[in-house]
Amino acid sequence: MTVPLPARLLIATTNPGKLDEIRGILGAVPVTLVTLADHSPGPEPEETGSTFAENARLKARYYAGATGELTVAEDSGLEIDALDGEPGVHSARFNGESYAEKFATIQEMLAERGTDSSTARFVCALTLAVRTDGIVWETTGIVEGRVRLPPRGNGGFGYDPIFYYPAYGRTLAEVTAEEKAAVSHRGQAFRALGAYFGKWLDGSGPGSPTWAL
Ligand code: ITT
Repeated sequence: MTVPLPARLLIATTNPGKLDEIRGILGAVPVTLVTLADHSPGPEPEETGSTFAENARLKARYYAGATGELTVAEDSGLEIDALDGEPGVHSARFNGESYAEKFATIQEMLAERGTDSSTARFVCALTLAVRTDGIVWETTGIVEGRVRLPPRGNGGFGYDPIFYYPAYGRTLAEVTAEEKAAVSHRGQAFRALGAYFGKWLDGSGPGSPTWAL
């Protein structure tokens, strides 16, 4: 049995950079987007997972349980090949508060390995959940590029100024929000969510959920 698409979707993130991007990408989806500002879910859950997918599940389940909303959460980060995949799931907390400090650390770590650049990727694991036990759907988006120092550009957020996207010949902080969303890990994952909602609405599956709300 297919259940109707709920009228509201909670975007469960505390990161304003992510929220702006997700709102832009999900603009055409026929649900009312609500945020954590519309709720008081309590303290943020600790991100104890060792993979992006584990952390996305943990956040989606926590906020779905705390709010009763159909909830989407994502966990994302930057994997630098020359640094064995670091900062990875530690991207938000990696060495210090400011991105200037994080970039300086990455530059030092690359220099220790005799280089100033490396292949790298942004990864976004997305989980859609209802209640703490009800994972509805999951996907992952990945964008491949290079980490290059020094940082360039003022757009985007986080590690965008050091993430060079070869097809654009610029970093993701030097392109428009639309250009970033067209290729980004988050753009891919949330467009897939929009397509999933489309199938849910017209009942064409195969992703039509069978759980009861
Ligand atoms: P929530 O858990 O509340 O969503 P957060 O910022 O803590 O917010 P994550 O644990 O998923 O989220 O950490 C993601 C970090 O990865 C983010 O803070 C950035 O440092 C980095 N990151 C992810 N996507 C990025 C992007 O599109 N551009 C630049 N940096 C990005």
